[in-house]
Amino acid sequence: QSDDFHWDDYLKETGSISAPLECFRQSKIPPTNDFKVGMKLEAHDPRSITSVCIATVVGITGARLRLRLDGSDNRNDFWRLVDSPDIRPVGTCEKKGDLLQPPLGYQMNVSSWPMFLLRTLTGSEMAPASYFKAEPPKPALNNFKVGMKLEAIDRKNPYLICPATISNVKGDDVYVTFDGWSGAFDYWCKYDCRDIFPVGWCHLTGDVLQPPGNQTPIIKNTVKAQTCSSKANRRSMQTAQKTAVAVTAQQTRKSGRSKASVLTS
Ligand code: MLZ
Repeated sequence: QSDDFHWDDYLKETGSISAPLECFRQSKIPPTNDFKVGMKLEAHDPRSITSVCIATVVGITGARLRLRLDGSDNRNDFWRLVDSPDIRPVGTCEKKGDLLQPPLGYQMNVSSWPMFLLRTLTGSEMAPASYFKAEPPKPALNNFKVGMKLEAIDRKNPYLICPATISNVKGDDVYVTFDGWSGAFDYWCKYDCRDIFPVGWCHLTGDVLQPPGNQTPIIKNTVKAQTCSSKANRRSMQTAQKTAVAVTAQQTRKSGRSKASVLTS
């Protein structure tokens, strides 16, 4: 699927740089994922953050787990990194003197919950504590700069990780835009958000990185390194910049990325 997408070529093609590792709240070497499908763990209910529930690993993707809350339906699966603070071994809740909660949308009568819990845990395989990794520390500052490339979770399709660009920075917030898509998937997040990864992350975790979309053209950053001293110079650069943006994406996507080219004046 992503066989035809290579960051090296793409960065050159777009004249852009990747965001340095230090920008991210991710471990420099992605954590190993030892979990197996069917294992049970405790997880915060994404739809009711104060509840801790029992979840089953229903899928493995790179350093992430696809989780389903026991007692919930299969339409509310969610994905968590193995070093997410939202997950922990079964028994953690009890040790803290807390009670495991039924998930939001628990389909049966609440009075059946204790028995359901007993049944769901009996004979099931619990994920060992060693599989859960510590969350990496958060970088002290927001070091992201506009134009930096990264890999980001598409929040509307959270199983997907896609090439993206930081297109705005405001205080601790960054605006993540998805390359080749016309804005519908873009979002603001904190610089230490766990949904964004450095370039090369998917390659290291074995995840499939989606290729960029084909709805917007590739923008070649031809004038980035130059300085605008005079007004005239600035005007001619603006013209150059406009010409540099050619709507070649539609065709080039179809004919293969390596041939993707951008017209310059
Ligand atoms: N085919 C789906 C997924 C798009 C994924 C975009 N990711 C940035 C759609 O078009 O909605």
